[in-house]
Amino acid sequence: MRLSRYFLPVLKENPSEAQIVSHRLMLRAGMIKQQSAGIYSWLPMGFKVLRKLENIVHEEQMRAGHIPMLMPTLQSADLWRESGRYDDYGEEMLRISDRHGRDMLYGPTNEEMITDIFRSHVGSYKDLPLTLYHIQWKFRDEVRPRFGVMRGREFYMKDGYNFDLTKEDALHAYNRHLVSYLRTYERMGLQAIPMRADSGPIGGDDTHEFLVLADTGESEVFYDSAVTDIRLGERDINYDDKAQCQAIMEEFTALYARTDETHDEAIFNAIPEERRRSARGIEVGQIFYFGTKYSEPMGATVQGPDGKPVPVHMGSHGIGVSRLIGAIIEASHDENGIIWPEGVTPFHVGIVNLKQGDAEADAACEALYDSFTALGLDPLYDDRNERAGGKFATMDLIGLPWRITVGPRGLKNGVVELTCRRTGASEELPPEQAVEKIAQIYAGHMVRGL
Ligand code: 5CA
Repeated sequence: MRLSRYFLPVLKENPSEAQIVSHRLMLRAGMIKQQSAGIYSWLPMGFKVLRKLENIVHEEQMRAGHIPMLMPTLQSADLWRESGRYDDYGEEMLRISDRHGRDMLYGPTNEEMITDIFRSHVGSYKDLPLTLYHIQWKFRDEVRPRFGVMRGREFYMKDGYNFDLTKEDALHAYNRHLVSYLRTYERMGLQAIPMRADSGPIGGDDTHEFLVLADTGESEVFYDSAVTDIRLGERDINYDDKAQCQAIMEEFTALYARTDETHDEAIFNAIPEERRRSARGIEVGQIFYFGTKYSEPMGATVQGPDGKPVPVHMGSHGIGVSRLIGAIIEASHDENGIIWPEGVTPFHVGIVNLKQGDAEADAACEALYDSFTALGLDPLYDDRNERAGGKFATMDLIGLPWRITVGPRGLKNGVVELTCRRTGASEELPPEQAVEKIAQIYAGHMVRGL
């Protein structure tokens, strides 16, 4: 993309409505525009990052054997009357009536709808196990929408639902989700710690929230600092291997890590004092096992091996896709702007032309642009007629991990400058070597973008 042809409405001033750094930087970098409280338009660069996160989530869910689909945002109230949640959900649910006076709602989650789909089409235990998921907009009429996309009213969520014959199988689905989530967050450059939590309106006893530690997080958390040393890394995972998924779940949840709702002072105080931490965190996902809470009242049964109908064991599993963008920026920025992890960056590399209009500099930039594009990489070329200082400030603000600076002086010596956004370190090297280096860096981080 050439910046002169793109739509990147960056703001010079700090927007006064933004209280936290991620919200401020998303507005300043021209990623989002608020349309009403907690409801945002995703401008091109914000949309690009959102799609990347979405694609990572799809890749990791499909790797775990989960099946993508799409359900509508608007739901019939009747389904929710069957589960008993139409009245329970309270004012967070946006209720709408259509021209025939039928009660509808903008879905805050989809347990009822997926259970309805399941009961309409699945009849035998032989069709299990089954895990279906979608990534769709949700609406929750939050009392206090704030912090930009972090606590929106309309937000983008991956929600997945498992259907199993037995509790044991459903707990395997729970573990599978836990492992796939760890992998998803690590690919996004994040550490998200599974913590014991409260199930709230979704229900059930077994639930973990995934928290990214950040001072601006809305959740209060308590944990053993040793938990932050564990990484999934590049392990070979067989998602059908119950013992392996169980072992990873235990490894990541054995140490004390809880949100304030389930915090237990006595157990916490038994941790060696130097490892006791209380901090704040951003909840970027949650997994639940709730057994037959929905399948029983809604009649989602299968014929068991003995021919008798049994209600299926279920769980639901969510990732806050739009919130994750805020979480990533909270975890990765400096005073000049965002610092995107390579796995999610909207463009792989920025090209800054120090002397637009200089025939040699222009040609060198075009050649770099073509080389990156031919390699399947996505460069952003700042080809505007602007001062170098302004171009650098924009690149720093929008946070591309790598920048190549091209100017007549360097070109005389056959070199361009390659700068790392995170460390600020620069090196001079011939253009072909810069391309090679960038290609190597991204070899393990290719995610389809827009
Ligand atoms: N049905 C279950 C699992 S699919 C569910 O709805 N879980 S949830 O309530 O925990 O939501 C899943 C994730 O969505 C949360 O972990 C959080 O990351 C994100 N989320 C929830 N509310 C909001 C909100 N108001 N704004 C942005 N993201 C949100």
